[in-house]
Amino acid sequence: MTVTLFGWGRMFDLPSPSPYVAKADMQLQLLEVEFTRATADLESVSKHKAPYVDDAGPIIEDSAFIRAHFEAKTGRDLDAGLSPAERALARALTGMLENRLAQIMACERWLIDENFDRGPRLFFAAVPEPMREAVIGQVREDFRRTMHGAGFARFTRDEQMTIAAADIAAVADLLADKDWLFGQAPSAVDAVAYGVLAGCSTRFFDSPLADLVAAHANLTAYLARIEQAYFVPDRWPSMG
Ligand SMILES: N[C@@H](CCC(=O)N[C@@H](CS)C(=O)NCC(=O)O)C(=O)O
Repeated sequence: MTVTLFGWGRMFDLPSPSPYVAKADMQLQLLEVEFTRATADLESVSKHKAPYVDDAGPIIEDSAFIRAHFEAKTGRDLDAGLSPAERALARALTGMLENRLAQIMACERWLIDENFDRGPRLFFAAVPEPMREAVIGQVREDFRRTMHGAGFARFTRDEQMTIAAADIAAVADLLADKDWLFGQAPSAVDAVAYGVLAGCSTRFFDSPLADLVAAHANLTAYLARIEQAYFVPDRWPSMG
């Protein structure tokens, strides 16, 4: 029975525009789950977010629950090689990357006009022309309010970049000269780090985030290695 991962494929010079879709894709590969990839239909699922998986019946939403579902199903543990302290560190790192750095990255894409026009605006191509600008305006305003409520949009861009620089440097320091964040083999957090840091590193957008990643040669090499191993060739349906 086929497992299908729903998300989005190559956009913004990245395997996926979404760090969470890239993460789920890589983690399913690490778990050696056979799966196909299809473009998400956010209206069809309860959380209205991607990634989600159709496991030949049950729909699993959210990348963390996708991981848990397939670890249980395959009897494998993506963090099998980690000590309890390393597991704790991996969890903290996941929170830092997804709940802070990825939010700053989203502000760069959605709140900086020229980046929005180059990138996220494309998501609205299917909205009928007469109402498109109004829909875009509303969605961007909702996003701005959410980010203001969460606190991120209250920082100046310089303040956001100060936080991002420290988060990125923390990952670079932990990686040091190793192949993977926790040594000889990939673990779950490598997929998290790939999704968020690749998203920061793209030159598709005009963002200081790309230079912050490029300042760490070990991170650049790590991201290139992961892209080559898990995202070439591209197996997502074309994003047109
Ligand atoms: N916690 C979720 C986050 C997923 C998420 O935020 N996905 C974004 C794309 S990066 C999304 O679907 N956004 C659509 C929307 O908010 O309308 C996960 O880990 O899967």
